[in-house]
Amino acid sequence: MAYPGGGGYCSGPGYGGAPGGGYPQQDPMYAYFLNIAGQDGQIDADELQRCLTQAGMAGGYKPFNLEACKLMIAMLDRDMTGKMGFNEFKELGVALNGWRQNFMSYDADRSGTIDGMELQRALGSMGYRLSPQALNAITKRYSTHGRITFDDYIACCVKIRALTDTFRRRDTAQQGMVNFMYDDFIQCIMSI
Ligand SMILES: [Ca+2]
Ligand SMILES: [Ca+2]
Repeated sequence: MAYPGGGGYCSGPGYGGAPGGGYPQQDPMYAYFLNIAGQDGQIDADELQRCLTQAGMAGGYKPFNLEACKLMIAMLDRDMTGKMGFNEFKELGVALNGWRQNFMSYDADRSGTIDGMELQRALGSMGYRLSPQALNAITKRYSTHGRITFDDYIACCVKIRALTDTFRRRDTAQQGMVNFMYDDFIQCIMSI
C-alpha cells in the first residue's frame, strides 16, 4: 500500500468526534471566533489568513499562505458552506496544534523552517510511501531556497492528504492503482 491506511492521521484527536454540543455562546472561544468571523459569523480564507498571520503562525514577516487557508477551510467544511463555522474552527485549532507539534519536532534549531530532508521524513512518519522522485518534486514545490516554513508545510500536508483521500476512494481494490478519465482527473486536482 502506497499510502496510510485506515484514515491516516485524520483519525487522530479532533476528528471523528461529534462537534461539541451545548451553546456556543457559553464557550470562551466563541467571542474570539466572532471577532475573526465578522458580520456573517463565518470565517472565510481572507479572514483566516489575517488571524493566523496576526498570531505569528507564518513565522517571519510574511502573511500566512492563503492557499493553505483555502485548503484548511475546504478540508474541515463539513456543512459545505465554503466558510468556517464555530465547530469547524474549533476542529481547526486541534489540527493546527498537531501539525505545529509535528513541525517543531523536525525543526531542531528552532529556526521556524525545516529542510527538504526533514519534510520527507515527516511525510514518511505520516505513513506516505513515496518514491525519491515524488519526494523531490514535493520538496521543490513547497520549499523556498531549500527551506519549508510552517504554513507551506501545512499546505503540503493538507494537499497530500486530500489528494490521497480522493485517490483512495477510486482505488476500490486498494492496490495503489486507478484508471482516470481526463475530465475526472482534472476535477479531482482542480477542486483541491
Ligand atoms: Ca466572515
Ligand atoms: Ca462551513
